Amino acid sequence: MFNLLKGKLKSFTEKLRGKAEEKAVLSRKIQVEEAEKPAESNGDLKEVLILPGQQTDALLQKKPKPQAPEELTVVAEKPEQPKKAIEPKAQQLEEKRELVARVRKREKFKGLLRGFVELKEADVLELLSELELSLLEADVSQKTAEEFVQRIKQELLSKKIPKTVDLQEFLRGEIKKILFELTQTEKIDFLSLVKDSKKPFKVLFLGPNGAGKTTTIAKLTKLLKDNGFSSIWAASDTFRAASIEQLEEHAKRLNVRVIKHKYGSDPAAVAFDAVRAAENSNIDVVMIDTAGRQETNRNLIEELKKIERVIKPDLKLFVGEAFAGRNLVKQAREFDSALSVDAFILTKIDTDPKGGTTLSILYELKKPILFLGIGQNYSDIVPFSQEFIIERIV
Ligand SMILES: Nc1nc2c(ncn2[C@@H]2O[C@H](COP(=O)(O)OP(=O)(O)OP(=O)(O)O)[C@@H](O)[C@H]2O)c(=O)[nH]1
Ligand SMILES: [Mg+2]
Repeated sequence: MFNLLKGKLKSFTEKLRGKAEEKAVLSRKIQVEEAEKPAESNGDLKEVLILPGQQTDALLQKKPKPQAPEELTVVAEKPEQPKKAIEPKAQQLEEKRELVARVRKREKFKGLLRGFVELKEADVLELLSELELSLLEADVSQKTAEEFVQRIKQELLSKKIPKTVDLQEFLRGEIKKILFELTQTEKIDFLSLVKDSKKPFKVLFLGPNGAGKTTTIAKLTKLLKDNGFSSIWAASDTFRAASIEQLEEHAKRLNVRVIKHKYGSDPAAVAFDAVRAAENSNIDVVMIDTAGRQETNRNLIEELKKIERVIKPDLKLFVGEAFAGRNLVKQAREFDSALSVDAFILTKIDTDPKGGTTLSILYELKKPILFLGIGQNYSDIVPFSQEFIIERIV
């Protein structure tokens, strides 16, 4: 009997050691991936002529685009309706890790008598370890993943679980509920905000280079147009070569007016003129396109601050790549501390298997994510849903 118990204990300990090794390998892999990333540009993209539809894998930096059937150069002529949601792929759901609690026989027996089961730390060790791996694999930052797991552990150990429920189902549901609560932020309904605000509604787009700011402006303009709101654009990226032409190309397709000055001119002056033009023409929304900024580039950050002082935007949106992982959280934090971001839009979620970075952003920055960019068409933008991301991971 004693030998049997000893054997069981040994195999359980070995299993846990295996998980710890798996986690260490995963952490090392994340670190290696971060280290292998090309050095961040200083924002000087003078040699890079990005016109809509051009391949920009160099800018995407990490994963290649999986598909580009209808890039923004070949936008469908027929009016497209904004997509309502994206469905998790069946394959992604199947790939979820098993989250199982190992309740001891004695506790099960006690549970029968008392009508509920109380979990002890040993019962959930394996489950928590699997959960942490799921979070890390989904690109949730290590710090956030560890804090989530700690909170979930506290909550699970304090629960009296009715003996009538399916334990594993119950635990999965509880974990989802806790993750949902931990990532709650203020909610912003973009269209209602525009509708209820004084005209013109001024939106300033911020973010690192190549993140998708200009494309997102085009997507949101289409969304606004479909909902009866007019827009005007400020070509305040006077820094990157071909940025104004890129904006004008989108503007032509969407029939939007662009206010522009020469390359090298003051971005704040362009934004100011765009606001004036909107006031004179009774336009609902001013979208201010800015150059890709690396947070370390103080001059450029100062330029953005000047735009902010001059036009006092109603909404400051940080646009970042969903797959940028830990880097994204760092960039977002730095932009936020310099410019106090109101909300986020994360792009290229179509190139990311799970989108866990969104949870790190919500938890660490405590500000809402308004939309997700899910591709290269104008209608490839969907309202953000916490449930959708959590459902993909747990
Ligand atoms: N797959 C995918 N590609 C996207 C998405 N959003 C933008 N892109 C692509 O990303 C590339 C860069 O987008 P831009 O809009 O030019 O990025 P930006 O932030 O304005 O870049 P800079 O002006 O250089 O700072 C383009 O090829 C876009 O088509 C998305 O949601 N999914
Ligand atoms: Mg741009």
